[in-house]
Amino acid sequence: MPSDKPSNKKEIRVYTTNYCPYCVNAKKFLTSLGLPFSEINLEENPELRAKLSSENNGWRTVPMIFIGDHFVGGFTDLKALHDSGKMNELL
Ligand SMILES: N[C@@H](CCC(=O)N[C@@H](CS)C(=O)NCC(=O)O)C(=O)O
Repeated sequence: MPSDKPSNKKEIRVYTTNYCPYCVNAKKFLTSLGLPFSEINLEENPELRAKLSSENNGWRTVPMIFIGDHFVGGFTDLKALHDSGKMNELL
């Protein structure tokens, strides 16, 4: 059955830390869209956080959200991408 519900063929990854309201917002937002995602907690992995940051123009905050290999940014960037109507192209 065809469905208008968004679905992702590419993996969505949300890199988070503990006590991160924007991370909570990002996860709630994806869940509200019915989009499954993987969460990777960077709390115990500062090396990975530094690597992701240096690979993405020194991005400093969490969450860091990827759709496949595409770096979206944080929660506000994810929301803006969705509101622009261009998110489905990346999924
Ligand atoms: N505009 C960003 C703001 C993200 C943000 O400020 N995140 C906080 C945690 S919720 C942060 O990373 N603060 C610096 C830090 O934890 O090192 C977004 O929407 O993701």
